[in-house]
Amino acid sequence: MSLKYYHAEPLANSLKSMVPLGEKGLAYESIYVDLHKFEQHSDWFVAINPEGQVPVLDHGGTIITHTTVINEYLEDMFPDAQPDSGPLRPRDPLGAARMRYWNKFVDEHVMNFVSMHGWHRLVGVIARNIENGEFEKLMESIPLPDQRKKWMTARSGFSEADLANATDKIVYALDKIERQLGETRWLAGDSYTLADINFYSHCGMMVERMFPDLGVAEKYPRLIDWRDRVTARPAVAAALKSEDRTAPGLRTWSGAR
Ligand SMILES: N[C@@H](CCC(=O)N[C@@H](CS)C(=O)NCC(=O)O)C(=O)O
Repeated sequence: MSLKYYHAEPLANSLKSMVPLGEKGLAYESIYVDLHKFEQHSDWFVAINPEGQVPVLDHGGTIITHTTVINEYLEDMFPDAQPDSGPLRPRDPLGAARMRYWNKFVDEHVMNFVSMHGWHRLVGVIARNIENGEFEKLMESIPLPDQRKKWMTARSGFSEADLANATDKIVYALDKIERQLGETRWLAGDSYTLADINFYSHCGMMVERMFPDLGVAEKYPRLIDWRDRVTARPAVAAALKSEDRTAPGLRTWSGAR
């Protein structure tokens, strides 16, 4: 059964499931969805994912959405395809529970808060460049009410209080992860897991660049070392290199190995 992966640039959610595909050496068809052109809300894409969000995994016609779900699905479906470092979800129940704990933490307490800063700075510019009238029409095509609100808030600007709260959440996460990396080599224990991929994709890879005022390099040396170890993985490097904003549209990219 063939695999297709619908995604945007290798960052955040789109990167988060691209890395396990690469780590497992799975060949898949890569289908770029251009968020700058609102392709995620277009009829052809909403027919695939009614929530109008990327990424999406199509496994022989079966559609799987939400990256944490996609990544566990890949573990269950392709348990024998695994990197040399071992399975991306520990095989023992306690190891798997620890991995899920960190996935839950990142999904609930990190992702949206980093995303808010990203939307404030980048998506806000896109949203403000759209003419009145056209913007309202685009909003009507967004299936998820929360996502519609987020686009509207990005256009008017997130409040200082919300942005400050988001920064507090990020600092809390960085402190917590720095402590954890003092105890274990990877987030969920001795092996690299989906939890590392999750935090890296949403925060770890860009935290220094996004938040220069937080003094990340000085305050979080273990996190920097961990980030460099993740970045050095061939599957991660290949996923990051797959970025191709100059040729949006349909393109094919087979697995990293
Ligand atoms: N919980 C979802 C979140 C997906 C999500 O937020 N996707 C973003 C890109 S990172 C998106 O499609 N944004 C476009 C939009 O909302 O218009 C997941 O884990 O896949």
